[in-house]
Amino acid sequence: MKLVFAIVQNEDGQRVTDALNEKGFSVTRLATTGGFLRSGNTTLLTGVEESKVEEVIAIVKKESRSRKKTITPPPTQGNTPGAYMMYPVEVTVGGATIFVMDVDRFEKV
Ligand code: 2BA
Repeated sequence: MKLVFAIVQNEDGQRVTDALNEKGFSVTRLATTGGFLRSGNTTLLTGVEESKVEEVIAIVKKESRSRKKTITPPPTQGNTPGAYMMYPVEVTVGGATIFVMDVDRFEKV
């Protein structure tokens, strides 16, 4: 068995969850925070047989969008002229970041 971690943007979380549920996959949603943007994202956990992993990834890929987001970094320190200025940085986020891990044991008791 495998555990698929899919980090998606909050805007896509419900749509991805619905699509997985419609195909019979169980999903646990975690409210998470991206370390770089420091804004909320959604991590979906899906435990599946190895033979289903590609199907799960295909659904996540289909339902996740890529978006541009802008971050204004905190002011830099030091004596460099202009170092106090904050320059917005644009990054492209997503579609989704996916990790697939082995599950040693799975039980429902
Ligand atoms: P964040 O860490 O908030 O990153 C948001 C986006 O910022 C990233 O999109 C990427 O385009 C950019 N970014 C991240 N770190 C950067 C850096 N050190 N320098 C320049 N740009 C940077 P995605 O790559 O699509 O990642 C979306 C979210 O997925 C991330 O949110 C993070 O929560 C998670 N993630 C991505 N890669 C990961 C990894 N290797 N391990 C754990 N979580 C990861």
